[in-house]
Amino acid sequence: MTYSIKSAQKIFPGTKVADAVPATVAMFNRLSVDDQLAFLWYAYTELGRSITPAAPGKANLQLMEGLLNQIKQMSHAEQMQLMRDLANNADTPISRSYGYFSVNAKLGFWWQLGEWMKQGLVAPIPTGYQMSSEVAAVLEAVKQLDPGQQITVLRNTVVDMGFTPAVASQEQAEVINFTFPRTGPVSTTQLTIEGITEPTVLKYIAAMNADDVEATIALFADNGALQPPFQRPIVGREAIAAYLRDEGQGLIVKPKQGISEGIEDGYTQHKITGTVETPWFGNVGMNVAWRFLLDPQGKIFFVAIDLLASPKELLNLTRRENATQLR
Ligand code: ECH
Repeated sequence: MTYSIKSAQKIFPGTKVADAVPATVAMFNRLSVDDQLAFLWYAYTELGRSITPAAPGKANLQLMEGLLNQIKQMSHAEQMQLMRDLANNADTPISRSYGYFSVNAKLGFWWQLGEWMKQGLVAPIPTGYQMSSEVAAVLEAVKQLDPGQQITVLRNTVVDMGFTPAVASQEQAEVINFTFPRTGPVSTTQLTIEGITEPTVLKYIAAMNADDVEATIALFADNGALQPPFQRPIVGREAIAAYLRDEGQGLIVKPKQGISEGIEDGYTQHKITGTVETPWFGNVGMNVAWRFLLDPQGKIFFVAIDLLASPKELLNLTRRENATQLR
């Protein structure tokens, strides 16, 4: 049997992912624009009480300084309109610029506006704003999630803002990339994952913790694919490299345990569970699984990164669906 990406996506079908995340984002998307902004304000400030995001760093913000200063100088009414345009995906010059930002640049942009909102330099939530019952319901849904899932909801709503033309024009594209300098090297010399000896998997983890994109993509097959949480697979080394340069940096990945199995024709599959920390929220460990399918040459044909439904899932290393119930 030869594998397709479609069939590879089905390995370890018993893995339970955090479906509550896309469900909550769908609830958010049904809110009116003003309610969306209010929700984000309350969710973000509420979250900030227990988990504070790291400042993105001056160098990163300098890349968008012109745009930020332009916004700072606007009247509160204009600032409010700008925020509505972003949330509405309206076609305006600023909304277009935002559309070309990297994911981390989008988060950094809002981080700065959030700081300025706290200081009163950017239009705050209007005094006397009455929270609608819809906003209250989405906030309640978010409270039920674990911190890793909460920050994923925030991230995903921010990423979808702004205007992205159907056909991207390269001249207009002014992609702003962020870099997250590591505070220190992640020690991987002692890396062991209970149940895993496969060198490709161990090298993948070490390369991720070193922000070594070249070393990571060298582990993939020519048409290999990487599927981030709640996204479609990214296919091919070049596309994966571009993705990792944007979103894979500064992560601390802490795999704990795994299972390896030969399948057929020399293919092997490996499931590893553990936690991942983003540089934005250093103290939040997101519970994840990596599901690898390696080809007979030991190259990565497919790897999915799943955000897990609950910490209990960290121990779910069975190959079949409902295997525990069958026992
Ligand atoms: C304010 C009100 C008005 C509207 C808005 C506001 C501001 C909101 C702000 C939100 C900031 C949110 C942030 C969220 C960050 C989330 C980061 C996450 C990262 C997850 C990464 C993972 C990585 C997994 C991977 C692994 C691999 O092996 C391969 C690569 C990869 C309040 C002003 C909007 C400021 C900062 C969830 C899981 C492990 C797939 C990347």
